[in-house]
Amino acid sequence: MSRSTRKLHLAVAQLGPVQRADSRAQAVRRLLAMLEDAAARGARWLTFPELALTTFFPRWDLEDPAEIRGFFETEMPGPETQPLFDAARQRGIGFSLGYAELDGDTQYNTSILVGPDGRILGKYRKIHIPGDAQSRSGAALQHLEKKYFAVGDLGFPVWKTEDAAIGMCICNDRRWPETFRVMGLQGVDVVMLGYNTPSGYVQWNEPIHLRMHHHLLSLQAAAYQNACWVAAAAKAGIEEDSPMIGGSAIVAPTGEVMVRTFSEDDEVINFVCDLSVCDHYRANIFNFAAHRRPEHYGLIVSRTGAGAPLSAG
Ligand code: CDV
Repeated sequence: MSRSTRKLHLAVAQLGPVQRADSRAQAVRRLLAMLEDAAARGARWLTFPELALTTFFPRWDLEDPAEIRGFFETEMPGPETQPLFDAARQRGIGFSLGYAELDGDTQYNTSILVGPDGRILGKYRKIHIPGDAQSRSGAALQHLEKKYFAVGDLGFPVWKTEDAAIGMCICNDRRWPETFRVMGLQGVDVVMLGYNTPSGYVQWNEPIHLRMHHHLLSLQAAAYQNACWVAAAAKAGIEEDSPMIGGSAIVAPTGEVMVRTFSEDDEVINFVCDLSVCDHYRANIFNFAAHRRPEHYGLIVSRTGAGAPLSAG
């Protein structure tokens, strides 16, 4: 490949477990320490995890509305999160941050994009909400995101910042190719993704090594097929007896994992990304305008499930 380069320094802040008793202020202090670390390494944009301010509460079937509301943010920034915005501005580093959002009476699993000037550029609300709306009797594990979160209503926007075209998605969204293709069709250079992936899952029982395999497989395929970088941040480790995978990573448009976390605790990784690799793939194998055939893709938007089997004749 001979080409000019377009460099962007990305970082990912993996967060170790956040327990139920931990306060917002404690979580923000840990995020701030990692933001300072990333800035000291020279990073320009930083990904924080999904629901980074609290423990992953959808593992519980909570009934008390006041207790549930306690996990949600009604303003962003609020008094406890303002220091992150101040630090971003002072250090000239942008970030994405996942949190539970209360908008009127509607609850969303949300991520915001904050520019290196400390101002909010945009918001994404998780679309592929996994799990159940009601707890399963007798199940050792619960995953009740459908109980707590409405389906996001903002689509998959891409923000054309002065550094790059940046999009966001959240956790389970990464398993769905549509997520990335919609952003790929907007010329996304970098997708910032936060996740909380339990090592076991209520809806099926698969060998534990497959959790990491499917995580990386999804990131690598998405980055390659959409000619973009993916910067993915876990909340990892054992939270309230529930183990969650790490594997935070920065993945290139080649599909290669360029850097990956070692631990399941607070850990920063960084990589100087060449965005011209995106241009190269977009001009060649994934030149969408030249090679896509949307006239044959109608089922993707007209059907959710597999539907009736196709006729053999
Ligand atoms: N927080 C998540 O969206 N977790 C899902 C699990 C439940 C499958 C994930 O895709 O990792």
